[in-house]
This record gives sequence, structure tokens and C-alpha cells, in this order.
Amino acid sequence: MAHDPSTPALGRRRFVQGIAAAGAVTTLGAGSASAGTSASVLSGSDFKLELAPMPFNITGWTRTATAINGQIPGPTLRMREGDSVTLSVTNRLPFTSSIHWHGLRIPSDMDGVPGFSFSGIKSGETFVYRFPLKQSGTYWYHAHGPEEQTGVYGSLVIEPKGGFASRFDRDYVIVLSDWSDESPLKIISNLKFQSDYYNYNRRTLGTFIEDSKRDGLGATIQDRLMWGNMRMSPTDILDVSGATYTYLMNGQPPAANWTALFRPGERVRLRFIDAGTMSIFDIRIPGLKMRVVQTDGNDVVPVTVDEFRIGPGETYDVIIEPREPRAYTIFAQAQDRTGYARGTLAPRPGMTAAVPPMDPRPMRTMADMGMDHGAGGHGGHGGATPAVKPSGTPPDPHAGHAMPGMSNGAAGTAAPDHSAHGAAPASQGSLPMSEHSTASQLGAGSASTTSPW
Ligand SMILES: [Cu+2]
Repeated sequence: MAHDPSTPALGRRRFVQGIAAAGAVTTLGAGSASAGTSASVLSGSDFKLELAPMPFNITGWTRTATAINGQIPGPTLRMREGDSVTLSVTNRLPFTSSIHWHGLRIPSDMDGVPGFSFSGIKSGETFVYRFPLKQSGTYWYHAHGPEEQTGVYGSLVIEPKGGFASRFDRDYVIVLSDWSDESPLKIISNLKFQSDYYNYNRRTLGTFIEDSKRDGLGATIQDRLMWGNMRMSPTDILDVSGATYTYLMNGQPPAANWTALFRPGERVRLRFIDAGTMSIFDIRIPGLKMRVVQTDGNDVVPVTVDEFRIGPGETYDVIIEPREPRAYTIFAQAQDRTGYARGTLAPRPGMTAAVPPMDPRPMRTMADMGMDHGAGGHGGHGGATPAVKPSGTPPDPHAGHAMPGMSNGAAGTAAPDHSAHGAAPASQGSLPMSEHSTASQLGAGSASTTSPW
């Protein structure tokens, strides 16, 4: 019954892509989450979470995932600013694990990152976290080991004491993540063996000939030598790609079509959380503008956009106002365009809208690598696509023209607190790198590469 783990990733990926909607939905069994609105919600000030193995089948192959309360993602935890909360976490996984509360300003011994002032929760044990909530906003929680990738993550919403800064009628959490049938440790070892293991878009003799025709032979050789000297590749956008990942929206693959309901004319708040291990997403809802009202838990001066980019560990809250009684696709394509997560906003369950084709794959330039300081200063830091696109920009949404950045600082809010992740209050960059650092530290261009992990 067990699938041969040596089967090349590409083979499985083809299978995934070939699995039509019906197939994937059936595979999910009851698929209860997809039929309704959001993942299960726990609210109040006392929470019980249990980490345990769970069979999980996204691609047609059953794998053992690590779930919280039998769900992936774990339940949405809704709390109130000013409350003191108790979270009892029982570890039924066969190894030490823990939950880290991402972005919360809490005492270091409650932070849940093993190896600082906390040694983790041993198999079979329960740890009770207790802390006061001194902030509000959209956050998330996750394990701080490989089991995060296999399902130990969930959303956390703290309602503000003084009421919401923006008015809205409905409230949905949208957790984006990246599932692989390969184990996280296998992915790491593949990357150590070959850093572009999952990059099926490498340049070839064919592209060399094309580039030579366009740019001339000398320039093309020069270009290849520069990349070669850096041991890097311009097609190196994300280290792990859709070759092994299936991108999930609230735990559902694209074909399962997670759906959120609305009535025309309502204001709907969508709390996007990038709980992916490695994946940066570009998010849009064709036919709707999105008003960004909060990032990483901090209210911002609202900015209306057609699209925004989210990196691992980040959260963006947007408000949309769908007026027509039709379906809209929530489209979250991976930055390297090797796959996407997808869901639907609709007045009734079962409706769908067109799923747009993915945009062309970006290519990095020497400026992106910081090698071309003469041209445009820090323009390269944004990668190939601007982080936030104000609405009303020209039709080519990926032209890479300069955008007003939407950093937390520019929006006039306090920078997120970095002490949340470790024991000591540390200045940025001096912390040991966690899994979240990888992609954004490469300058991959998320809107707030300064965000905490
Ligand atoms: Cu985190």
C-alpha cells in the first residue's frame, strides 16, 4: 500500500495536476472544511490543543501528517486583547515538539521555541502556556521543527479591546501553506545535495542560443560566467517549488476549492496568513480591489491594491466589497509560478469562477543579486515583482515598475516585536535564523522583509 518514496517528485506532481476536481475532493473524504466557510474556530481564553499523527491525502497518496486537534491547519484561535489566556498543548507525536506563538509579545518562557528558555514538549507530555494578551490583530502559531511543514500550524486572531479600526460584515482566515509528500528532512537533504534540486526551470543550451541571438554571444557568455561565478541561477526564485509542493488554502488543494460565502454589498475581511515553509505567494482576486488594513497584526493606513505579495510568516488583512452575486477566485500563485493555491468567494456553496493562468516566471537579474549598484539603488531588493500594487496600475501587473513600498514603517505603525521569537530581545538579524528567514532573507521581495519570524 505504501507508495514507493523513491518515485521522482515530478511523477507525483503530474499525477497531482492530472487529478481533476472530482478526484481530489473524493480523496479528501468528507472534506467538511471545503463545504463550509472556515476551519473550526475555538474562542475564549482557555484552549486545548493536541498534536498527533494523522493520515493525510492531498495528492492521491496517503501520508502521515502531523495535525492539531485532527485538523490541518489547526483550529483558528480567537481571543480578546486584555485577556489572559491558557493554552494547554499535549504532544502525542513520537518526538519532542512545541507550539510557538508567532508575533505575540509574551514572556520568553512562553514563546515555545525549543532551545531558548524552554526545552520543548516531550512525547506524551502536556505543556500549559499562560500569558496576557497585550496586542490585537491577525497572527498564527506553529511548531518550530520539521513537523511544521507537515501540518503543525494554525491561525490566531486577537480582537482589539477598543473595537476594530475598519468596519466589516464577515471575517475569514485564509491560511496558505505548502504540502509535500516528501518528508521535510528529505527535502532538506535534496537541497543540500543540489541547491536547485526543485528548480525545473533551469536555463539550457536552448535558452543560451536564444539569448545569444538577442543579446549577442559575448554578452551571453559574460552573463553565464557571472551567474556561474556566484554559483547561483537567475531562475532561482524559490528553493522548493511546485515540483514537490501542492499549495493549500486552508488545508485544501486547488481542486477542492475552499469557499467563503458573502452577500453582495457586504464588506468581507480576509486575513491572509502565509504558513508555508518556503513559499512566497502573489495574491489577487480578479474583479475585486483589496483594501489592505493590517499587516503582521498592525493596523496600517489603508492601501487599495489589485495584488500583494506575502512571504512565510507574514499576515495581511484585506477588506473586499463584492457587489455582484457571482463567484470570485482567490488566486495565490507561488512566486516562481510553479503552482498556486486557490479558493472561491461566492454567494452560494458550489459556485466557481475562472481560474486565471499563472503569470510568466520571473527571472532574477544581477541587480536582484545586489551586483549592479549603479542601477536604481535598492530597486533590486523587490525581486521581480513589486510587493504591493496600488490599484489603477497599467495592465501588465508584473512590469516591475517602482511602487510605493508598504512597509510597516511607512504606514506609521510600530515595527513588529522581534523579541517574540527568542529568549533575549534581539536586534534584527542577530537571532538564529528560523525556517521563515530563508526566503525573505534572499531578498525575494515580500512586502515586509523586515517582518519577524
Ligand atoms: Cu514563527
